[in-house]
Amino acid sequence: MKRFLTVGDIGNLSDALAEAKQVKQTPFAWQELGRNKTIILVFFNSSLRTRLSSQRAAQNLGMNTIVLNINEDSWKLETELGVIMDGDKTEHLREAIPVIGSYADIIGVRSFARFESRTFDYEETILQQFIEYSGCPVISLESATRHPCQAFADLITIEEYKRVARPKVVLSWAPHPKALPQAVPNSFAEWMKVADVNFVITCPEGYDLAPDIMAGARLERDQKKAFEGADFIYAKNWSSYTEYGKILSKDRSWTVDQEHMSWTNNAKFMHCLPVRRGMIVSDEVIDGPNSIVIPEAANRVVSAQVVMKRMLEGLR
Ligand code: AN0
Ligand code: CP
Repeated sequence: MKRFLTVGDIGNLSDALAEAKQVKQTPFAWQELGRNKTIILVFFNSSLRTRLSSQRAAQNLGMNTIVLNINEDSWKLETELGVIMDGDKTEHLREAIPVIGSYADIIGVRSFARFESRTFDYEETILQQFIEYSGCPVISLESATRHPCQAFADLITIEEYKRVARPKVVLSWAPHPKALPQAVPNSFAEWMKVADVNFVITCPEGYDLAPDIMAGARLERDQKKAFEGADFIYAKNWSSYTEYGKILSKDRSWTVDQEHMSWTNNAKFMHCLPVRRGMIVSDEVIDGPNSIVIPEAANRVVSAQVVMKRMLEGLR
């Protein structure tokens, strides 16, 4: 495996789930695989889960980890090509990436959508440069348009908690005070469309995801109808794709509370975290017996470890 960005990079999902189960049961069985290998985790944005779970996954595989927080620990990096660097940026990505690559065997990159240009974000301008110029396998730790480590962990969690062979899984938009990327819902939708689930998206007008993400997914505008018979509610805020990066609604009638959950088939509640209580979800729901947000976050170690294991196997 040379890159991990989209669902296509993982191949067959049943095989990936079987491997995840094995990794979860015997996390230290591949300690030799990572011996004398180094992963560098590059963060352009904040993180709790991704940073810690990636580091833990690498450690389970016997790898060394170096974390670099761009803008805090390193020089400020220029990302635009063809500019005269007379501002506050000291170094260009074109040098920084191959330098990082020369110290690493695998690179993980977190670089969120910037909302300055939809084209810049959706062309994955930053991540693609890491793929092209680092000479290393590259893991997306949430890029401008995808968060595959999260979606894989979500799939593992659904597999563990499902009570029927083909559960109904609902991705529900929920309100938030700040403009958030579409990466998490994009990846979740992309993975659920391939998984063996009955997948439904519900969101207000103006919040449809990119056309290729919506294609093949069922959209139910009425949140109550969408929730009926659901086995899993996956709440998430995202900003508008069409009016790119804009907040069009903060309607708290979309906040997932106990009444919303009463419409479901005793559904489990999921969220990638970090979550804003009272905006995305009520305290009652997230603290209730059907909330699986903590085991979901715990599975981030498992998804990261499967990806790193496959990359290490590809290095041999
Ligand atoms: C980010 C997002 O919505 O993409 C990270 C989620 C994993 N969330 C925030 O910035 C709050
Ligand atoms: N879910 C997730 O990626 O969390 P962090 O932003 O804390 O890494």
